[in-house]
Amino acid sequence: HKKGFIFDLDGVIVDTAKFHFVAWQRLAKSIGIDFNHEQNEQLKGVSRVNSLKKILAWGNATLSEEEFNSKMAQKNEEYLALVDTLTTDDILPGVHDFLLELREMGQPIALGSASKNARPILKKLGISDLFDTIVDGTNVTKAKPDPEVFTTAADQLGVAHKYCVVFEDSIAGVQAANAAGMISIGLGEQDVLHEADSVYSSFTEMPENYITELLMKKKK
Ligand code: G16
Ligand code: MG
Repeated sequence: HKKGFIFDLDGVIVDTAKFHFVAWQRLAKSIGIDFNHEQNEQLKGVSRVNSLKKILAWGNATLSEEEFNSKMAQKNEEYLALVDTLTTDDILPGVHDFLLELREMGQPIALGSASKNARPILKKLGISDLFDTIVDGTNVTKAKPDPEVFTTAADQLGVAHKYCVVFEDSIAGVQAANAAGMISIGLGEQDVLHEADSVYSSFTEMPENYITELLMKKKK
């Protein structure tokens, strides 16, 4: 029978996380704040607004509303310049085949991303058509770890939440999937994503016939 397969974008389908890191670090530097890789983990999957709030809190800094908005725009401009270099070759290993296999099996597929830039990124990668529905930062009001992005995606697919599988690279995203009662598959390090039902370093590390296994898997 069918399940709903929901994919995060940044860090799962494409490594735009490195672009976000570069753009946020440049921005932080411009206001005299420095942050490290470990802190960056806390920005993954987190909306643009909340990311800047976190960075300001780390630096004990405040900005006027006007400055805040101009810094966000500046970050996005730098980020989009990096995104513009993306091609099909930037799809993370194993993901394209995984998506094609799901389609062949007639399984419903959704994108569930916090990003407001998700649609143009999928287009650059040439894989927009593989998704039955796309839910991103332009469609939801509550950011991960709130489950809204994933429950909206499931509802649009017409699949019950407990029959959905979410692929996530971020702590906030894994928490969002769990809060939705969905099976959470972490992509990254076990130590970081220990709240996920299973963790793999990449799609290429998943066992043979993993989709069939997932179709039988029940939420813990
Ligand atoms: C992504 C990233 C976050 C980023 C957020 C908003 O989400 O992981 O680091 O801050 O989207 O992105 P934008 O600035 O493009 O709207 P996801 O959920 O795809 O991992
Ligand atoms: Mg992500």
